[in-house]
Amino acid sequence: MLYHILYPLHTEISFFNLFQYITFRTIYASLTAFFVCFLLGPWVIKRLRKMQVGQYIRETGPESHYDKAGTPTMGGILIIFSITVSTLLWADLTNDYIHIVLLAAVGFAAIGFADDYLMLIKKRSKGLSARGKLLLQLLLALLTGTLVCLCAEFDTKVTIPFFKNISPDLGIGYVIFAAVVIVGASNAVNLTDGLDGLAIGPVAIAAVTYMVFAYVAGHAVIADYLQINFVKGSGEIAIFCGTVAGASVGFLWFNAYPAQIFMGDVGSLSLGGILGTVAVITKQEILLVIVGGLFVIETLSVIFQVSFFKMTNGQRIFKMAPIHHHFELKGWPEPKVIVRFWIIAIALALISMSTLKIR
Ligand code: 57M
Repeated sequence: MLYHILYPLHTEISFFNLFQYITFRTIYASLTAFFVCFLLGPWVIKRLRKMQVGQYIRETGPESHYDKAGTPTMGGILIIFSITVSTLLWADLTNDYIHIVLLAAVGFAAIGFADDYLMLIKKRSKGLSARGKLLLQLLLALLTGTLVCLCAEFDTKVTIPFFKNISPDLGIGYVIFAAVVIVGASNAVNLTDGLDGLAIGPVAIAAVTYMVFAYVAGHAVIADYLQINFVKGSGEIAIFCGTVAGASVGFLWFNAYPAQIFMGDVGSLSLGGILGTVAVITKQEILLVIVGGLFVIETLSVIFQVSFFKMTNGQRIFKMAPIHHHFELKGWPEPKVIVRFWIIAIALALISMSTLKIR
C-alpha cells in the first residue's frame, strides 16, 4: 500500500524514491512484521490464556514435556497476521505472486486453525482426521500450483540444483509436482514443531535464504549472470520472505525456551505451505530439500521409525520420533537440541546459497 501511495510522490519529495527499491521495502517489511509480532505478543498470550487455549500434552510424549501442559497455543494466528499486515503495507499489491502466496498462507492457516480448534475444543481428540487434513492441504496446494502456472511467463521447467543444463519441463504435470512440494513442506514443518523454537528458527533461516533467491530470480541482469531462471515479478516475493523472517523472529521472542506460547497447527501448516509456495515461485523447488533440510531430516526420521516399527513388529530405530525426541530421551537438555538443530539449519542454508555459483 505504501508503495502505491508514496512512490508516486517522489517527484515532489525525493525521499519517496526509496519505495521503488525492493531492498529498501524488504528491510522495512521485515522490521514491521517483527514489531507487530513483538508488540502484540504479550496481549495475544494473555488472551489465549484467558480463553484457556492451552496445549494438551499426550501421555506418550517425553516426560520433560508434561509441565508444558496448558501453554497457550495457536500463536500462529499472530505470525500470519503480522506477515499479512506487513505484506499489505510494503509489497506491490498488483503483483500476482503476492496474491498467490497470501492465499496459501491464509489457506493453510485456516486448515491448521480447524485442526487446532477441534483438538482444543474437543480436548484429547485428534482434531481433523489425518486423511481429511491431507485432502484439504492437497486441494489448496493444487489450486496454488495452478495459479502459479497461470502467471504470465512462468515456465514449468524444474530446476535441478548443481546442474544448470538439466531442467525437465513437466508441462501440466508441474501443478502436481508443485502441490507435492507445498504439501510436503507444510507437513514437514508441522512435524518439526515439537520443541520450543525448534521450527520457527529454521523457518526464519529458510525465509532469509529464499529472500535472496527471490531477489536474484526477479532481477534480469543478476539472473542472467548466475544463469538461473529469471522469474519476472518474483522480486516482490523477497519482500514477503522478509515479513516471514521478521514475524518468525518476533514470535521466537516468546517461543524461545521456555516457551510462553506455541504456534499450533495454524502456524506450522501455514509456514510450511509458505516455504513450499515460495520455493515453487522462485523456481528453487528441489533446493527446498537442502534449504529445509532440517524439516526433511525430521520427516524421514518419522518415516523410517514407523516403517521399521511395522516391519519388525514393534522395534524402533530411534528412542522416539521425530528425531528431536530421540536426543531428548538420550539426555540432551531441550535447549541443546534446539540450538544444535538451528546450527544444522544455518549450515544447510549456506550450502543451498552456494548452489547459485556451483552449477
Ligand atoms: C505435530 N506436535 C507436537 C504445538 C505445536 C506420526 C507421528 C510422528 C505424528 C507426531 C505428531 O503428532 N505430530 C504433530 C507435532 C506438539 O506441538 C503442538 O503441535 C503444534 C505443531 N503442529 O505448535 O501446539 C507438542 O510438541 C511440544 N512443543 C514444544 N514447544 C513448541 O514450541 O515443546 C511444540 C512446540 C506439544 C509440546 O509438547 O504438545 C507433538 O510432538 O505432538 N507425533 C509425534 O511427534 C509423537 N511421536 C510419536 O508418536 N512417535 C512414535 C511413532 C508414531 C513415530 C514413536 O517414535 O514410536 C511425539 N509427540 C507427542 N507425543 N505429542 C511423541 C508422543
